[in-house]
Formats: sequence, structure tokens, C-alpha cells
Amino acid sequence: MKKVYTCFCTDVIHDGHLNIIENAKKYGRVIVGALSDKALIRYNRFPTVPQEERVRLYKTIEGVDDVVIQDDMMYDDVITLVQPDYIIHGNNWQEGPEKAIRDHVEELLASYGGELIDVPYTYNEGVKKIDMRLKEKLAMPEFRRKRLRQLIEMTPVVKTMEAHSGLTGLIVEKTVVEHDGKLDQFDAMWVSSLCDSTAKGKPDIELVDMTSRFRTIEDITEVTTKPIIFDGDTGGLTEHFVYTVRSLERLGVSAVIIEDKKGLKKNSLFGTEVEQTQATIEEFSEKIRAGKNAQLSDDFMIIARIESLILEQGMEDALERAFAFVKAGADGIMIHSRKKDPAEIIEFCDKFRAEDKTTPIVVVPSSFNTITEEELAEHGVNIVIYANQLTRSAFPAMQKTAEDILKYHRAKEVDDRLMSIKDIITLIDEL
Ligand code: SPV
Ligand code: MG
Repeated sequence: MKKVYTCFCTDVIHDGHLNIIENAKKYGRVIVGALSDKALIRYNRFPTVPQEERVRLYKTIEGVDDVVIQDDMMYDDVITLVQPDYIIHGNNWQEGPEKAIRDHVEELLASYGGELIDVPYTYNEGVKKIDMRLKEKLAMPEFRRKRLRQLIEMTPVVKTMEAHSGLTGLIVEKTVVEHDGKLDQFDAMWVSSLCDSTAKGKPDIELVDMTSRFRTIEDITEVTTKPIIFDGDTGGLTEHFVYTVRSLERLGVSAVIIEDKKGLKKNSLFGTEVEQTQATIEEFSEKIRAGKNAQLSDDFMIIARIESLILEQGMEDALERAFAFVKAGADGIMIHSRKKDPAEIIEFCDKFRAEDKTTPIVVVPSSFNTITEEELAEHGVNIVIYANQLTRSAFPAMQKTAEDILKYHRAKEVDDRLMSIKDIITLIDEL
């Protein structure tokens, strides 16, 4: 009997999946591939039910003869394993980033005489409703909050992009690229104090108050599902920080990163050009302890950011602080540097990992931007934050447009580089 293969990445079965199975049955024995959690995160969306449960669910569908795990979004391994005569898929992968996967499947099948079947993609009210419900579930605070810890377990490096508004949140949420036949997307969002302040036209000196920062978080959470890491600056007074922790948990934020500075905070990228004071190990440990005591959920993370390399206090000081802050209860360590060369970051990570194999390490490669995520992961880094690149790309583009309209006294000259009106009005999903 001929074998028909299809890959599912859904948590809920709807008409579209049933239609695929109905069609598949006509060609032979139906084998469903359950895309693994690891592959699903990069390819589609975060799973709301575990992999094993998805396998069980697919097995209950009438007409399904067997279920296997597909561990990569590319079909090479699963085709070797199953050797299907047919692969069947909704025709929605004929365009967009998924087309590269379809093209590759077609090539693989052609190499041994297999055939690809595209069935019309089903998109009705029922499918739309299920889609929406899944999205809403992922956006709920209790789901979103625990996702960062889950991602650290599930993916070699959590790729995190800055967001400071609903719109930038949507960009982080929705941007998917195909490169070398693989799809990729960001895992999490960073609510940067620099970019949140800049968007409000204010300096990055803890001037934008927490109420306003929380408003930014809410703008983002209203339209996205990905987990949030909040830049908490110094955390403020310990007596205030404990309230901030509770509020962030309630908002569904996964982690706050606080830096070991005190007094008037200036942006780290100024380094020693401006006066900045580092808190003592005891002072900062006390703030971490107080935050951990205040937190109510198990999922929330307080990550300690060490400014010793920024303030030229040396590697030994950075490491001593890192171990002390972990002892005080920090759930992760962020090490920062403003050198172009990543050498000191690598040295820190290697030395830290020699003694601590598990505490997550976070880095922000704004200055040391030649090193790749993969290389950082090899040195034990778990979270990479692109802290300000969206703001820095939007700003010059807007400034140039403003200048050119002033120069030409009309908007025609700038039109070619603008998003079309049609695209901008369809950018935002409507309920
Ligand atoms: C931010 O994005 O606000 C940060 C990172 O704190 S940095 O600007 O590099 O200090
Ligand atoms: Mg900051």
C-alpha cells in the first residue's frame, strides 16, 4: 500500500486538518508527522500543549494510521525515515517564507519519484476562531510569563528583539524570514529603557516613571504573544522594587533585568565618560533577595546585570559579583560590555560557566556585534538581546523623510521608500 505523509504543527484539530486527512486517505496509508517543540518554535508558534499530547491528539483522528515525530522543519530526515510516496499539504505554502520548504520537499520527492499534493487551504469562520483562541491563550499573563523559562530549556539561544510600542511589538511578533531554506523568528521581546525613553523623547536616566513603562508593556501585550524581558534599570529603591516585581508578574512579564548601579543612572554605552556609581555587592544582593521574596509566581525571573566591565572594574570583580548575585537568588546573569571586541564577554562567560553550568547568561551585543548567536551559545550564553536596533533604524529613516519633504515642498520624492497606504492599513489585524 502506498504511503501518504503530512506534517502537522497544530494544537487543535480543525476543518483544515480533517480536509487534508480526507484527501490523504484516497492515496494510501496516512502517516502524520508531529513537528517537535524545538522545530515548532522557529517555524510556527509556541506550543500550548506538549509534544506528547499533540502526538496523542493526532492519533485520535479518524483515518490516521500512524504518527511520527518530525524534528526539523526541513523534511530530509523524515522523508528518509518514512519514504512516503506522497506528501500532502495545504496550498498556503506556495508563497511566503514557507515556499522554500515546499520547493525543497518537491526536490527531495523528485529524487525518488515521490509526488507532492497541494490541497486548497481551508480558512473559514471556525478555523479563524480556533486560530484566534490559540493566540489569545498564548497572550494570557500566566502563559506568557512562564514561556521564557521554557524557551531557555527548549532552544540553544533565546533571540530577543527590542520593542517599545504596539507597532514594534508586532514587528517582533510577526517577522519571519527564510534563509538558506530555513525559517526563523524572534523568541522574545526586550522592553529597553533606552528605547522606551527615546520614543518618549526623554533621556535614559530613569526619568520615565514605572507607570509609563507599564503602559508601554500593556501596549505591547495587547497585540502580541511572545514573552517579555523588562529592562528595570537599577530597580530603584529596594522598597519600590518589590512593588515593581509584583506589577510585572501581573502584567505577564517573564523577567526583569536590574543593573548593579545606584544614584543617577546613565546609559551603559557612555561607559566611564559620565559619572556612574556601582552599588556594593551587599547592597545589590539585598535588592535581589527582596525582589525574590516579593515574587508570587514560580516562573518570574530576576536577572542581575553586572556593570563591572562597563565601568572598567575588571574581570575578577565581574565574576565575584556574578557568583554573589546568584547566591542572593538571581535567576540569571547579564554581563555587559561596550568594547567592539567580544573577547572580554567570552572570557567572562567561559570563567562563569567553569563554575556554574546552569544559571542563564544574557548578553546584549550592541558594541560587540561581530559575534554570532551560535558562537555566543558555544560559550554558554542563553539569551541574546538586540537592544536598540529597531529604534536606530527607524530614526534615520524618519529624519530623512522629514528633511526631504521640507526640501521639496511635497511628498513625491520620498514616496518610493515608504510603505504603501494599502500595506499600512492592513498591517494591523482586526478582530
Ligand atoms: C537598554 O536597552 O536600555 C539597555 C542596554 O539597558 S544598553 O543601552 O546597552 O545599556
Ligand atoms: Mg537600559
